[in-house]
Amino acid sequence: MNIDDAAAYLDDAAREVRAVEQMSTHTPFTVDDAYRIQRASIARREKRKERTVGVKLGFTSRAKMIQMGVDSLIWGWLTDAMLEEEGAPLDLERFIHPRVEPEVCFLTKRDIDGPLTALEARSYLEAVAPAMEIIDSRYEAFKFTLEDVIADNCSSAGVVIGAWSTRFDGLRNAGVRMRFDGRDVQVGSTGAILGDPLRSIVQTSRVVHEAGLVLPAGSLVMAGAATAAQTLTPGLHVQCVISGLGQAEFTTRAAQA
Ligand code: OOG
Ligand code: MG
Repeated sequence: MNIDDAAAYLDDAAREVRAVEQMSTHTPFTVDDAYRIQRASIARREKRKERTVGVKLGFTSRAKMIQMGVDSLIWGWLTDAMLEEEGAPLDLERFIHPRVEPEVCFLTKRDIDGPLTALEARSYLEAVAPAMEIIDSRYEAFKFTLEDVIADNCSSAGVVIGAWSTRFDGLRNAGVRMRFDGRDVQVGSTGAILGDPLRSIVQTSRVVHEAGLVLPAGSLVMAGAATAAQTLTPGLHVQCVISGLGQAEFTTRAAQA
């Protein structure tokens, strides 16, 4: 597996909004290689002046593991180009086969430069917000192995973040509803995310440390979806409501006539 070729394969697919064959079908590769490919694909984005703004975790809930058939925690990078304006219309033509999932997003206030305990995690945080992630696997039919999805930066494509709050207390088991045009399409609890979404900070501190990196203060951390993801279609009003925390919303642009 040539790391740079693999990174170019996935980066080109994303830029050209084109689904590609799973890489592992032809060339098996390791999880370590997958993270090298991910890092190289982010380096390509950085060359185009995109900036990393934080990290995302994946498969932190059973609902997601079951939906995608992958059962290990994964992580990837968020860049400024993935930040969607909350409440604004989203143009689906930028994506291959986008899905949306309800999440919790944290904003850090101190550098995370080593593994943290659950007790320590809270003091590294500035704020928390209801959020949604738009995922858009670059692989055909949204099908992948663990290694494939890691290499593809964990399907990252967009992030919509609601109003920031400092209410961390009720987070452990807050109701989560994702609504399309006012109708519930996914219902769950923040407790589905690692038992407590704050644990995503513990996990983030570990994986970033293992990668030999420091996550700078002011970074975003997407904790992972609380429920399965839902396919986006044109002309929708999409809303994520988290009890006691607030909501995030956006619309998808209507199909061209
Ligand atoms: C991989 C990304 C998983 C999450 O929140 O669990 C993820 C995928 O499902 O395509 O973002
Ligand atoms: Mg996600």
